[in-house]
Amino acid sequence: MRRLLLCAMTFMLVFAVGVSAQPTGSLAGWGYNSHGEAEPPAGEDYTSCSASYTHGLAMKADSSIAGWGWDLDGAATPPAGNDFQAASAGWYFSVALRTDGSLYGWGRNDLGQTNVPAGNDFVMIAAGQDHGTAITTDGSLVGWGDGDAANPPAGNDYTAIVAGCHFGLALKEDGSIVGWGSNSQGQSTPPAGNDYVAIAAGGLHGLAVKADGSLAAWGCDWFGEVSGAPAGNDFVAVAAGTYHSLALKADGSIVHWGDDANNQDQVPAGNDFIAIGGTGDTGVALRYSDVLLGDLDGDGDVDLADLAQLLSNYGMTSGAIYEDGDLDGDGDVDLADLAALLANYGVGNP
Ligand SMILES: [Ca+2]
Ligand SMILES: [Ca+2]
Ligand SMILES: [Ca+2]
Ligand SMILES: [Ca+2]
Repeated sequence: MRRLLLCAMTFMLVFAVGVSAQPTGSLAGWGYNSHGEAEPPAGEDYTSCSASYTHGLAMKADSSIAGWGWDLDGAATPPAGNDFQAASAGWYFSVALRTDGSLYGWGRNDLGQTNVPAGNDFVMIAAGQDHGTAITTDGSLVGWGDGDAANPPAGNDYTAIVAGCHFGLALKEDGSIVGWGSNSQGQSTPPAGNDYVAIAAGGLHGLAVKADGSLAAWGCDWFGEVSGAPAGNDFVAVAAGTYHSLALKADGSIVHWGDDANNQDQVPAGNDFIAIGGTGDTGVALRYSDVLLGDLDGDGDVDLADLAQLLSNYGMTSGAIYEDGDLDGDGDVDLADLAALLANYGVGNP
């Protein structure tokens, strides 16, 4: 019994540390915005972001998923629960990775987009236009959905995947990139080399960051989404839209090139971004928050005073602000906010 209790306490401690160790931040959206695609929810507790042509998804610090944008077929309404570690927005459908390593798909399923494989040995996911791909614990790829994009190559040395419109790209352990699926514009024929560290797949083009911080681009160039790639050695991440491209610089700023017909070039200003996404005409970015999640009184720690402040407003159903304890910014103070505070409890050496 005592051992069991110890195990449980250790698990809770590891869980709490794991949660609070992840940098959190707020979401910024821009570009195509017919159904709120460019209007992600408020809050300071997001840990990752993903956006497609139709909608966006973001992971929260409490391991739940937030969705926004065009909710056709329910794609922008994620399942409830606090047992998710990743979420990826496809076109009209979505895929999530649970903390137990299993997959969950929702939204449109006319082409098998949400027919995710069974099992609980998955570590990474990517949702494209009509297909999805996952990496398993042994480093192999599994695909589902429509067309050749649903049939990734064999091998067990993959470390990252991305999904575009009818094609996919994967990064291998040796730093090389492989592509599969539609190749009408050379989008699934990435350049040779063993020095790539990050990849992105868009409409008909691909992007990569090299180990030296420079960019590589290939495929369709109708709007300069390939040839317009900026020079320099200070890039850390890329996102490929339908006909435009985005890159995150080491200084935390975002740059755009290619198509701007839907305000894709209206990237948010600032140099505090830690992640970018967007495979359609809408962009999303995660802005690092220096707000210590749960520090309601702003004195640099999360302690009993903050907890008391939240509990005094617990159950507030509308109009709550951060100082009231609304950590996820949805206007109320409930269990989700309490969990977020408790995950950081003790941070800042009270
Ligand atoms: Ca405090
Ligand atoms: Ca204090
Ligand atoms: Ca709330
Ligand atoms: Ca709530």
